[in-house]
Amino acid sequence: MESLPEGYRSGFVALIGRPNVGKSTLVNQLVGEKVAITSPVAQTTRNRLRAIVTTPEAQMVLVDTPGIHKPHHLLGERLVQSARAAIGEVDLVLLLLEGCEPPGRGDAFIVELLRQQDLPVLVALNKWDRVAEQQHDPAEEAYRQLLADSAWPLIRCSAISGEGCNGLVEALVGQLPLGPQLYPAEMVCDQPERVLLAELIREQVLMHTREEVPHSVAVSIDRVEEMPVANGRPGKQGRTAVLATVLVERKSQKGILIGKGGSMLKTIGQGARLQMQTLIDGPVYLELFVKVVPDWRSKPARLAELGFEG
Ligand code: GDP
Ligand code: K
Ligand code: MG
Repeated sequence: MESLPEGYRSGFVALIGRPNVGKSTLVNQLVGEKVAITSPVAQTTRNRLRAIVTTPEAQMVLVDTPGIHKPHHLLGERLVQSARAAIGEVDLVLLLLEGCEPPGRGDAFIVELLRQQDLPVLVALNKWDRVAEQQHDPAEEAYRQLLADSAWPLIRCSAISGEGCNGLVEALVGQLPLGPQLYPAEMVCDQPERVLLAELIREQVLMHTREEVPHSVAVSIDRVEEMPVANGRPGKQGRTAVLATVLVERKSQKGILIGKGGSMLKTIGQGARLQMQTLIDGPVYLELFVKVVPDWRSKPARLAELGFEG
């Protein structure tokens, strides 16, 4: 790596906040590319994802965590463990709060958890685009009260519009320790392409299916193959062929995912394929299967296979 300017900073930043506050959306906004899947459904983010933001003065590695919440089953517990573990590995915490809603009990829980750590914390009041002008000061005041005597800086921002995000990056960089560049400047994400591909399929499932399905879905990428232009099977020539399986827990969920005459699976596949083409930057042929694995969320071997750390 080329020599670094004096005073270069680098380090790890954990994004903490309750489900749906906009952590993954903010990661994508700061990185300038889609590396994290987002959706209005809580618990979209299952694995810890590291996204890398490089500026001329600094490099920060954002650790996107599943939202902190009360665990209900084995997968829920792993999500919380993973978020707690992330706090233990970073230089700095970015606490995201939902600026457009009054502080809730979940927020108090997270603030309390962070007070017990000896880490610098920066607070972003996200979704500021949804706060009416005359509500700006009262909304901020409500959150200042929640944070009470902490000296944590507070920044208004919108992960969707990008408003306030430059200031946010500057503030984060200011809190990082001095250190070398850790990753190549052009690298934006530490996950292998396969993981990103699986996440794009899961995103479409979350987007198109009813409440009961999403949390019992996992996706495995079974094969990724470059098909030669000359001798591939019809429809595959010159494309990247992706074979994937969507795992569900119940037969009824399989039915929903496949839909009438396969219509739902077609919609999901079509949406995922378009996103994959953007990621890969070339034509994609996608084949999707649906498989029922009863209770996969409670089976440690299955969880490990799907990449959830034990
Ligand atoms: P996460 O669970 O914290 O990772 O939240 P996501 O990034 O998945 O976002 C949850 C929902 O909030 C999605 O529908 C996003 O589009 C939406 N969202 C995130 N940030 C903003 C924002 O700044 N403004 C608005 N209006 N919506 C946002
Ligand atoms: K979400
Ligand atoms: Mg997320």
